[in-house]
Amino acid sequence: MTEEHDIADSAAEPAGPTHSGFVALIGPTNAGKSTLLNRLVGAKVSIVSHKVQTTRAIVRGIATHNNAQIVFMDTPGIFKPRRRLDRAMVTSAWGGAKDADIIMLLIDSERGLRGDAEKILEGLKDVPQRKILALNKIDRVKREDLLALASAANEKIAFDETFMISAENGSGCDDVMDYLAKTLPEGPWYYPEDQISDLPMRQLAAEITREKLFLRLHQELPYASHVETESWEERKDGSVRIEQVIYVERDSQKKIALGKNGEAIKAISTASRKELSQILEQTVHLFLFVKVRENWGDDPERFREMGLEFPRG
Ligand SMILES: Nc1nc2c(ncn2[C@@H]2O[C@H](COP(=O)(O)OP(=O)(O)OP(=O)(O)O)[C@@H](O)[C@H]2O)c(=O)[nH]1
Ligand SMILES: [Mg+2]
Repeated sequence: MTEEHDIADSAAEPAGPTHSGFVALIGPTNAGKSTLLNRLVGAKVSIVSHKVQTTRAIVRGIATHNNAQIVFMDTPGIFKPRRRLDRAMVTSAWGGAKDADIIMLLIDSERGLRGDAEKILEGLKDVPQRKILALNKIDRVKREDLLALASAANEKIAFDETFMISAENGSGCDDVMDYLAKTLPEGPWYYPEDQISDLPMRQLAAEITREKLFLRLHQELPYASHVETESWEERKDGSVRIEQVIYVERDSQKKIALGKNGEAIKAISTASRKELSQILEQTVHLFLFVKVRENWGDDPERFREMGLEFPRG
């Protein structure tokens, strides 16, 4: 074997034993779970907004660090559910926790343990897996408040480890990766080493448009809407033509989604197309249609599209 060959081989398969496993990111809505997933994977895999309840189903993001492949599961925030969709989201989050080797509870340090965080800590007591705590958004709080929060949370549950991080600027994130890579079980990697997500491109594209919609539209509209990719056509000139439908529940919502002279839909479309072009590294022609579907929030087919179980009753 030539020397060149040796080098190529060692690059593909890390020397020594490999580690791998699933880490569920759970926490209250808006804690920064999706921001952290993207940060740790090093690419946009899951959408982010300043609004609550952005993530609706589990998104897997795959990272490698040292000899480990770490499969992060971004989950919907846990909150008190009202609608059928809410219930499905919260059930899916707890389901993600059950499937994980390690559960990482993410808390917004500024909000602390108020409200949902307190209830999640209660719920976690019955979950047998190893748990770690990450206090996020440390760029926003004083060090002494952080220490108080860390000990208050650890009084409720003995976390294996507590990290203080900023998903936004990356501080503390290397420590998290070092810890996970070291402590996940020994075993073969689950995914090819260059794969970063398990989300089909059509679905990621729908999510990107939904993110722009969350950023642009307000009040109940983001929650009353749902995006699906209807068609995807690769063209001979190297560009792609994508058609998507934004479902809303009422005619009045359709008017808001379109905006005066179509301004809202145009802005959403432009923002989404720009980001999709970047991700796909090709020219994107994006066509958005707004359709009223009164009961999409009670339609099992829509839940299946989103990767959610349909809660009966
Ligand atoms: N200042 C600051 N803001 C952050 C940090 N991490 C996330 N954010 C912001 O917090 C907001 C919520 O972030 P997301 O990643 O969407 O939160 P999430 O936990 O996935 O929320 P849901 O999917 O709705 O449950 C966004 O506006 C982020 O930019 C951080 O470390 N510092
Ligand atoms: Mg999220």
